[in-house]
Amino acid sequence: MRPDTPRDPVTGPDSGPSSPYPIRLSGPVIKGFGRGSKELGIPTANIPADELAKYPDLSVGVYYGVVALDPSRFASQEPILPAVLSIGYNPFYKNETKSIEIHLMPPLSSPSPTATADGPVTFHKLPDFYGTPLNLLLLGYIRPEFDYVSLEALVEDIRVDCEVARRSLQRPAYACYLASKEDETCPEDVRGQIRWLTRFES
Ligand code: ADP
Ligand code: RBF
Ligand code: MG
Repeated sequence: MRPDTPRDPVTGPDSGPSSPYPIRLSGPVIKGFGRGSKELGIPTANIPADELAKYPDLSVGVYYGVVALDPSRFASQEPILPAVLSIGYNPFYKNETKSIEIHLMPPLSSPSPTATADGPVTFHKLPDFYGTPLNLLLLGYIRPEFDYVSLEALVEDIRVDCEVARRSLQRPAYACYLASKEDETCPEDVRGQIRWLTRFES
């Protein structure tokens, strides 16, 4: 169960992602368990979990990062979007297979739909993009996966995850990971990661 302790407002170093991050994952968006939008109101783009075999030491849990969708298949407002994701077994649902479930958030320059717990929370929703190739750079770890006393408690924790992810990515050392254009002021290693992130076979 989730411990009754306050949540950290940001996670990961202020100086930017540190080893083993960034971690690259990619795959086509596949059908998931069919309950993200329906039961929780939180759409999650699922990608195959087989690439996790390359990272045997990667813990299950909740992470933040940045995502690009193949622009020839899906035109999004920004080529790179902030994301929060779960890697694991969804203990609240007791899944038997590991999944990677990615919630894409609006650009950091847009207002956050999940900023407050007052009133009904609505999560970011795009038109469907099943089948679209997706690249993901994992930039930081947020927390372990938990079981919850209720669906509402799970949804509220995911709302807070969105805000932790946004605040973590809003730090200056993370800005170059969201820079859509080749930015000469960004470090060469980060620019290399962005070239990988936004490259899709034509
Ligand atoms: P499934 O169980 O098939 O993964 P979900 O209810 O989790 O279904 O919805 C996920 C689908 O919703 C994604 O595959 C994508 O096509 C779409 N989608 C719409 N908005 C978003 C978003 N903000 N983040 C992730 N997926 C989204
Ligand atoms: N499921 C859990 O059972 N426990 C969790 O702690 C948990 N955390 C999540 C955090 C985020 C950011 C996201 C996007 C999903 C999380 N989930 C968790 C998965 C959630 O149960 C799943 O997306 C839905 O059941 C749809 O498959
Ligand atoms: Mg899903």
